[in-house]
Amino acid sequence: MFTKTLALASLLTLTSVSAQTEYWVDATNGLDTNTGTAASPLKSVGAALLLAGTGDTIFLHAGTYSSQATGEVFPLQVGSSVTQDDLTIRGLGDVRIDFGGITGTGLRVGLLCNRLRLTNVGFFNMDKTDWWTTAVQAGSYNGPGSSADVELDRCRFVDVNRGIVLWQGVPITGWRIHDNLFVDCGNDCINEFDTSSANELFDNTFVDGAHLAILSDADQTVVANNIFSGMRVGVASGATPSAATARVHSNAFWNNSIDVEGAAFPGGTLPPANYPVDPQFVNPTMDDFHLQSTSPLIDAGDPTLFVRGDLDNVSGAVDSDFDGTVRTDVGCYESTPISLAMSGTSGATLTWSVSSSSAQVPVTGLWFSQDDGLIQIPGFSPLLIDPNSLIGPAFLGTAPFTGSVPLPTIPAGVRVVAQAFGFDPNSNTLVGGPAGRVQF
Ligand SMILES: [Ca+2]
Ligand SMILES: [Ca+2]
Repeated sequence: MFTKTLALASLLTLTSVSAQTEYWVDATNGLDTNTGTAASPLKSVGAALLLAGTGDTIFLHAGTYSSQATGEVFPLQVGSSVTQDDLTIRGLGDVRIDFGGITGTGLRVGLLCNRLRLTNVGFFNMDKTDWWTTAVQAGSYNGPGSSADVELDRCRFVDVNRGIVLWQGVPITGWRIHDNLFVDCGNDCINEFDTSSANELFDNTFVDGAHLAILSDADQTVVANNIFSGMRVGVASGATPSAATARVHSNAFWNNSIDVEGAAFPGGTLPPANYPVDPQFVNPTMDDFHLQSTSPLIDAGDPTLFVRGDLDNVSGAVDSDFDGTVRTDVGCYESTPISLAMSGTSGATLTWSVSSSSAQVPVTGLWFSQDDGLIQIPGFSPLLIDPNSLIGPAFLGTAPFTGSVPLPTIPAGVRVVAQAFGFDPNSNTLVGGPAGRVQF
């Protein structure tokens, strides 16, 4: 333990060194006249988007970003006038972009941000009467298309009109829209209007929408591992797509007025490889759409799709039924017996507590790194830490276990990421858990 303690403390002093620029935004303590470093954060998302370039990362501290609070001007623009390929926009904690009831577009994705990742951002509060009003819009009506290979994950769309619109004219391809939550949308949650678009819409949860969850005119898009509940329509196609039997699978449909409709679903029949079952949400009247432990959707997702973290930043696929096979739960939340609490103060200590709610997983562990990343080990849950900045060996202990290390003074901007996991000695399986993050 002593060696590990030294390793952790000394590596932390190296600080995080990155070839790309990081821009920091803090709705509470930032100023748009600041430089945008961690120690001198900006106030508005819009100011960061004006500065960011290719490969950069924008970190948004928890808080509410709006016209009133931070002076945002909508639509926010990404990749519209300056090349911003490989840009990451990452929310930390409860990040809310409050549109203040506007009509029109909230965030526009242009042609110049291929491989954009937009993760852990909440979009709230739009007008629900104007047909065009949309939180995230890519391309334009019969326009030139939009950037490819965008990843949009762990976002919340609450009380917006449309959630995400991918326009037609030029196909929009390679988007991975996953582990997002859509609640109370006034119109469709996801639109995909070009017949040649080819994307993956998976592991999302759509609830209580007034219109369609997904309207896809595309012939190749995959729709899998999603929950559609309380929607007017779950999945609809336009007039031309071929049968969607192979593309629309492993989704749960429950309590919708219509589950599927359109030419891709002959006779309005739900393709067989789906689940017409009650998801068993924990407390839907209080907007808690986690799954109860008895839900038939646990470990029921298609395991071949890309997985990262769920909406809570738990490993997106966990062997939570301990059968030795790692499968994601259907929907945007993943069940795990493992929980993690971690906190740290520069110049004081870093502490953690890992526990297991299952007697079948009596051993828990924790790996540290200095950044967020992804390690995919076949047969195991994904680890949401950066393999290039892994800090020493894991801490292992009988659940629950706690630990701490003394910390030197840590420069602003440095972060410690931890991945909690459990071990089931019966099936000889590592069971994934939540990722934690301390930002200094
Ligand atoms: Ca399993
Ligand atoms: Ca899932």
